[in-house]
Amino acid sequence: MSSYHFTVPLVGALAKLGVRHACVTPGSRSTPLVLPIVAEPRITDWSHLDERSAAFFALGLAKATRTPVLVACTSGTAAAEFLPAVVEARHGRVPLIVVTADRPAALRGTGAPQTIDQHELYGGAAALFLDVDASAPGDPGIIATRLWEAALGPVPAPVHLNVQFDEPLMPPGGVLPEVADAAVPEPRIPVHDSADATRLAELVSGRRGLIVAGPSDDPLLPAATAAAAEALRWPVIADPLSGLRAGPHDRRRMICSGDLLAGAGWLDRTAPEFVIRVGALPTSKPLWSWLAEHREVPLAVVDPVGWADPTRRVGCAVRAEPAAVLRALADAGIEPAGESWAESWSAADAAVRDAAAATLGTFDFPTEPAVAATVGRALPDGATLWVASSMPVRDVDLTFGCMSRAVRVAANRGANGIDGFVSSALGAAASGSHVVALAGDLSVVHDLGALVTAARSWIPITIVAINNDGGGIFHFLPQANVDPAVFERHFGTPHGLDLAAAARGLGVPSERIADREALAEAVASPPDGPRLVEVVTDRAANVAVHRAIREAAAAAST
Ligand SMILES: Cc1ncc(C[n+]2csc(CCOP(=O)(O)OP(=O)(O)O)c2C)c(N)n1
Ligand SMILES: [Mg+2]
Repeated sequence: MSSYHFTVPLVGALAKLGVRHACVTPGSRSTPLVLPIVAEPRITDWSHLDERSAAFFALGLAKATRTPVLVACTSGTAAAEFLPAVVEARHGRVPLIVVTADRPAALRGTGAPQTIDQHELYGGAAALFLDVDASAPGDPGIIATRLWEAALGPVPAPVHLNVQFDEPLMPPGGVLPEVADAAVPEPRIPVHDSADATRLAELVSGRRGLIVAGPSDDPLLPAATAAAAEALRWPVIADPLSGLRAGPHDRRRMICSGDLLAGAGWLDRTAPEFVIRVGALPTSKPLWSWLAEHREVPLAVVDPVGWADPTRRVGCAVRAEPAAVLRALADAGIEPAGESWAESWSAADAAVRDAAAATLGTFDFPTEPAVAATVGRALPDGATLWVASSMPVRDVDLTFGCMSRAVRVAANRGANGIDGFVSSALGAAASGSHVVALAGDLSVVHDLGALVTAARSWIPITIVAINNDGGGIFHFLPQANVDPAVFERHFGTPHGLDLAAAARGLGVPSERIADREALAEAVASPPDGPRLVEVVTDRAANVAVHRAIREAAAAAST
């Protein structure tokens, strides 16, 4: 029996379960994985040069399609390159099936070439680890099903299959063996336990409360949250990554300026009597800091697993799917808050947003929030805005208002890294959707190699790179007060790169834009290939813009 008697049915079983994309990187040891992937008609094979980028690409594709994506590599440091994306996938709850080729276990620790200890290489970041000897592997259908199931839930996660391959690495006679399909069980039916909703309904009845919807990829959340908010007559602070700001659901009770309102002391003045939190921790630090500090306000966090409360002040942890719990709350016949409660929030939201927009309008284009605002406004129905950590996600929080167009906003915020950003956005674009990536310059520089893949595979994507020549966020942090030379060298980290020229050098058409209309036009429709649009801004000027917006918002909220 060759290794292919295991890998051919394994790949077939994964395809049968629903895997549609695989990211593949070059190497010799991984050949028994690659050839069956290439031969499997249900799976599209994406070729990458760099494993780190390949894994982030797979993550973006998995997040966009909400389906496990396969990523495979050869042995040694190649496997180690997957780690950052595996960590992000674990924290960001993205289903990834990572398959690493290995040498036979007997060679471990002997100094054999390209042989490292790949056993549990990703530690606790992988929700499941299986180590299989391809010459005596066990049932490929069961292995595929275990990987698929563990990648999907109870919450999505990365899983790791390590496969030891002995030589020969090519199939016997150069052709893949004809192998019977491996049996896989019927797809499972998700079960949502919403029994806890009854208890929660008692707690919130008659209270003037607030729903805080943090980052989430659950497509059922917007309508369920809207229904609960309507039944309770509660406002919903909608994180830009919650999916609640844009789409056809009822958006009447959505508050998009939670960050500015929290920063302006509005939460102190209105004093909510109960908070229900769903999704990950909100992007807005003023908002989650307020929640952390106000222990007198009862807080319920709804999450199926784990401990989704880094502030460690949750009063009630509801172990269930948020969408199911919110639906149950909507149907529980709860005594709602008085209508004036939600109305006061909507009025404050409108006032603060108007004041912020008016203030932003007094600055010459391009400022960083104005770039985010222009992109957000210009995106058509069905587009995805893939937004980078650091200031871009904060500027989207600040400027992305409620809209009926179904625009998905997504980010790698599980572990808040700036790495792998272009790769992930590219992976999302590989799913076929119109993706606009809003990036900081350092996140582009960190992942320049992804532009090689963009050009090689000619994936349509528009990358808007806000080039403030370094890490703009550090100007807002206490580190801004260190010695200016030390600040620039170790926090500001200017590089002086012309990103449009760099992109062109890597094969990606690009241009510099300094004009609002040209930027709007660049993101309004999908391009026919990859392109990078660079907008040059200034880090110090950006601080003044944000300060002016916050001051105007604070004045408008009183
Ligand atoms: C992998 C990784 N390295 C370092 C950091 C720390 N970090 C956070 S923001 C930031 C600067 C990002 O700069 P840029 O992408 O240009 O965005 P800007 O701050 O200018 O908006 C850095 C280095 C991180 N989050 N992730
Ligand atoms: Mg920057």
